[in-house]
Amino acid sequence: MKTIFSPLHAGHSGQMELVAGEIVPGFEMPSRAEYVRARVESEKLGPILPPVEHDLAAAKRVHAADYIDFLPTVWPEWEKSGRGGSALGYTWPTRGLRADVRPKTIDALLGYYSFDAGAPFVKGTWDAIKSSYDVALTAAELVKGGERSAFALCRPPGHHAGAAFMGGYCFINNAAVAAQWFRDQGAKKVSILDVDYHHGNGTQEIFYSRADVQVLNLHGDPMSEYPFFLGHADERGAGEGEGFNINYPMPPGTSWERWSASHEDACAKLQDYGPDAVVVSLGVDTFEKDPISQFKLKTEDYPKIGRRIARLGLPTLFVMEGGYAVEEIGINAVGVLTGFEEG
Ligand code: OKP
Ligand code: ZN
Repeated sequence: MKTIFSPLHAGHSGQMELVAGEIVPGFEMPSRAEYVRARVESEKLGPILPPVEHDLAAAKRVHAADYIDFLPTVWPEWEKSGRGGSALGYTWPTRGLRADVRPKTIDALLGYYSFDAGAPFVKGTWDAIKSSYDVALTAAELVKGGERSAFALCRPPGHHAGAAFMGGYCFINNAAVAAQWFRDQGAKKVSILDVDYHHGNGTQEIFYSRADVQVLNLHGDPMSEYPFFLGHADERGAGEGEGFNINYPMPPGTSWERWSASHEDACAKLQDYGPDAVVVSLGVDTFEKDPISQFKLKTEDYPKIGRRIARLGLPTLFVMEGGYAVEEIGINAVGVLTGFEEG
């Protein structure tokens, strides 16, 4: 399997985040992608290739154009206003406030285009976002070109980013962009299988009213887990999309036995749906030693995930999402991929 990777991710570094009332160094750090890249090499998964640059048209197929146009302006505007640190909003248009009027200043716009304070910008952030997007599209092109699978080693991740908002370390929804791109290239139906520990609220929002992209999500129950406000089992899609969004919230402490039963059910529903391509939102923060998550998957479980996905027998694009136990992130992510190749 070929991997697409860009070193430009590394400019998105030194972010801080708000956890339990304290500002701490961000968990979403550059070494994550470097550990995965190193493991791809040491396991000889296949060649590692740079992305091809794309314009932003494919991003605007799933995101609002004004949101995408805003992203490259954030850091220049932040600097112009004389700030250092990370560019971050602090006021959000929640219930009772107006989201229909676009404000003007950078502080206001950062809040307007986000749902939490989890997506900070530093100087190299836009170039990293753009490279992550290019990585996803370049890997999608390999699959469209006939490869059985490809690995988009994206950083920053994407599945919390919605049509017009960032949050949860995510800016452009790389998996959603790739799924829409497959549709625009002639795929009649596409499935997105999100195995990251956190609910992919952005992906769900983007495709919620659509029957042509099935979204299956396995994650920590939002009653007690981030992103808290989406991801319940009764969210099944709306209108034409009814029945094409399927959530599997699971409790803290979930281990392989329960997780794999949900995964089995998701794979059966995916197979019934009969897509032309599968996009896997590959997070490995389900790992027992993940510092911000509550599931109990073990290193030996990840190849089993890949083998099950392989049994679907469908063209498959793996898109990197979360995983914060940096020492093991490469072992576990590449474990899924080598499991897929054996399967
Ligand atoms: C992104 B992805 C830690 C705060 C949680 C947000 C987590 C975003 C996860 N207690 N911050 O889904 O891996
Ligand atoms: Zn996650």
